[in-house]
Amino acid sequence: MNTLKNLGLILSVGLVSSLCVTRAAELMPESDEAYRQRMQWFTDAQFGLFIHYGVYSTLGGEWNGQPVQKYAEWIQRWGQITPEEYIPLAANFRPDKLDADRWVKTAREAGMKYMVITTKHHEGFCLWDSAYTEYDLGEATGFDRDILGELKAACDKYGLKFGTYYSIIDWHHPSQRASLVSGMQTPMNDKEGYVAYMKAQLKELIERYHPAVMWFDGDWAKWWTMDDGIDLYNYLRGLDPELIINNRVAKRSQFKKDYGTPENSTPDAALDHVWEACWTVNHSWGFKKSDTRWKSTKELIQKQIDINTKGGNLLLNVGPQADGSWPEESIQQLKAMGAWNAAHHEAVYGADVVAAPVQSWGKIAQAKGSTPETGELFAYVFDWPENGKLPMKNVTFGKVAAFTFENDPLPVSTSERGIEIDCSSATTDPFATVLRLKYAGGMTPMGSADQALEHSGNELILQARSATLEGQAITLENNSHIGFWTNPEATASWTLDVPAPGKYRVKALYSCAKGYDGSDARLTVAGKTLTAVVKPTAGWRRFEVLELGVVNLNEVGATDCSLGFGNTRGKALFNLKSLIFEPIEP
Ligand code: FHN
Repeated sequence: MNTLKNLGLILSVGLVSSLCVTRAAELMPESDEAYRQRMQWFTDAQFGLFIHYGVYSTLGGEWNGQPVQKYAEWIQRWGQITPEEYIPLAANFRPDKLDADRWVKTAREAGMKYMVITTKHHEGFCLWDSAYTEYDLGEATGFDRDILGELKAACDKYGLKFGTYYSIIDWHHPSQRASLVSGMQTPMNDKEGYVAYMKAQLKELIERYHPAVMWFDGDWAKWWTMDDGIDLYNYLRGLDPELIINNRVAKRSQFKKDYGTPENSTPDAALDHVWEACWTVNHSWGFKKSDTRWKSTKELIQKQIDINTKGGNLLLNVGPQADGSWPEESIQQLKAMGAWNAAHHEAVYGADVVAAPVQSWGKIAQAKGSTPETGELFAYVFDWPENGKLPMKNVTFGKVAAFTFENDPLPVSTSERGIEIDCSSATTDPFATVLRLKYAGGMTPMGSADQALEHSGNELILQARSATLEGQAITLENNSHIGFWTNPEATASWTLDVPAPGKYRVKALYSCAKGYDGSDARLTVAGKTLTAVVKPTAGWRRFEVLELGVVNLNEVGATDCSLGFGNTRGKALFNLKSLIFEPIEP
């Protein structure tokens, strides 16, 4: 594993240990080497399957015949469904068509190395016959198969690791049940009793199904603390020392062990700790009939490359229908990703992070076993240069031994701007083309302007290239930043997927040459407005951070976000690379 990942592991352990030194609950001791070995399969995995499956799947995002907004697994909230109406729906949950062998074989053929399934989401329904509740697959449905056991057996058969998702928030449990789910928080009238319930259920899951990963969620509950999370972490590691636990067992914005979990967002650069980004194949996590926002194969493959070349895993979500069948679109998406991953096996599973992975045309990574003196670089080309020449930025070489495409050499020219590869003879892959560069005599990656930003991994990043641009005189340049923003009516807008409620500090990664500055940048998000005066940076090519302010985002899921001119004083607004929403503790 490459030095950066090792450094990340050591830093994260050190960081977490220091975080916990001052706390009542002490994180159980573990050496860096023991942590590294325990995480090895995970950091090698690159790609996993996320499954959201529960009673909510029976509704498909609709209530009283009408589609309900936002995530389908949140339908109790957005459909304003009472417990009396919702709880009996469990009787309709019958995974008759759940073919565990087919689910896991599909995941393996996609190139996935592990899966995580929602064994209990916020609704509180348990996908196994638990001794501690009747709101489960055993009693509430009369369905008499052990689907978690079947999935675990299929994972063992096909060589995938089996993981279980468990929500800290539980709308059904008496300690938290309300007449209506009316927001992100739940009441808590018996914390001790509920923690004992959680520990008993988690012990059931570990003893029956031996999950390799325990994936927590709902850590934003105000009654749940870092100490509670560290205590639960220690308890679970005591039950299974090899178990990997995600950082939402405690408080995701403070805790980095065992790994960070950005959601529907990919950090701008590699992080100093192990991490996995979870994304959906469309928009809703749970099955939603009306959700046809299927991500293209190109978007999914490039997303996986973007995440992997920054040292993370992609956990890609499918929302099965109530009967256990998958939407055909999901099957086709995973099939296409599997074909690409299989055709580029070394570039996917044999690559390690380079400190400056982002290029204007795509990403770079280095082959495992490479050293700064000699090795091989993978170039993943997303945007093919018009002149067929690929500039390699933020990385210098002692001697470029050979740049090849499928073993055919490609001409390389070097100048003060770095090296440029003539790729005109290469055949482009419609999703991403992989070139290989053998080097000797040294390879030195350099940080880029974007890395001036501190990356915790919890930031929500809205990239320029994912914006919807409206109005004249505003363009996306080099697929990297919004520019020529001179029309005061022109706007850039996004859909922000909020993973957890709370306060967020909003920043813009921007540039603005002197003489063009002075206007207000105005951001509207979740119905609130932030403005900041644009100050000059060292030029259009020098990007810096503009603080826009702090905003409360109180609802999980899709939130509209729009950026444009406030008071117009300068000749332009600015060039924008990205908007960053950084969660801050209450
Ligand atoms: O509220 C959940 C949501 O339903 C979904 O499970 C995602 C997936 O990680 N997590 C929470 C929102 O951040």
